[in-house]
Amino acid sequence: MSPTSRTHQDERSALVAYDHGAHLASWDVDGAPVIWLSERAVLDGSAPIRGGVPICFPWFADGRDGRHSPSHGVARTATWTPLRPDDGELWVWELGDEDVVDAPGATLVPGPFRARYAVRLTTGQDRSPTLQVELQMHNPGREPYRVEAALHTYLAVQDVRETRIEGLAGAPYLDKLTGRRESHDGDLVLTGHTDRVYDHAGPLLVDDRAGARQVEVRPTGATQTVVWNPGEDAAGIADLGAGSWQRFVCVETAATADQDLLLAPGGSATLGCSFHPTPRPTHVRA
Ligand code: TA6
Repeated sequence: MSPTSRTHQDERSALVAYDHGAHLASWDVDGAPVIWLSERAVLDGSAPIRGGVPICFPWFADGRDGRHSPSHGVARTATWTPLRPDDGELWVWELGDEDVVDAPGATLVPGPFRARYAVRLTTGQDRSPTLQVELQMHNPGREPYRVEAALHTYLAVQDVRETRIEGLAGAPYLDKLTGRRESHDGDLVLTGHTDRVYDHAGPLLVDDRAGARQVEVRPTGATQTVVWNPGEDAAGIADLGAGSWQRFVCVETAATADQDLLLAPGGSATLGCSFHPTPRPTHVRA
């Protein structure tokens, strides 16, 4: 049975989401994708969805010890339960540890949890829509434990090679391809396979010059930003079409490794991010 999908359409926005992974799969504004979905995404619930906003929890990638599986935790392939949205919310889901007891990787879940994930769509003063996603993580148990979490957002761009990410200058990062810690001056321009974990959780601007659009990215509750694009190595990824790596950049609101999150007994943590696309001003440099 295919997972339940949800759609929303208004004057400017079109969104699709799945209960499988509480996965916001796509967001189009004025007919153009802002949150990108692979044309080869598997949507029958048998695999994680390539694109959208995968929820990574309670570990990121293969975890702190490099041996956790499945990749990115149990949440993105679990079937979440839809809840009645509160005021201003478009969709809300919840997931508890009892929902994943039989899932692959269940024995690696560090403690009892309740997670709530909300999607909101608002209109800014400039009349452009803003999307907000928010993951609340709660420890109902008696022991503290730590979790890794990320909102692994695939942002659509016309050409990743002509996209600048502003706001990361000077921030230390771990290059996961070399294992080295580095930093750089100026904006980030991706020139090939990129997999970096920045110690930076402030706002960013994704300047899609070829697409004549900018997206303001405003994280909350995060400790890090992950930037990922497979470049030509995408050829080894079955659910990415030929050349489609040029059409997205993952800018991920994250808390991983030594900057993960502590869930105290009865305590909570929240990771969120908003995305606000606007036409690229004509006066900015080419
Ligand atoms: O967030 C970056 C990353 O962890 C990369 O290392 C890359 O593997 C990517 O996520 C995609 O992971 P996935 O499990 O969705 O194929």
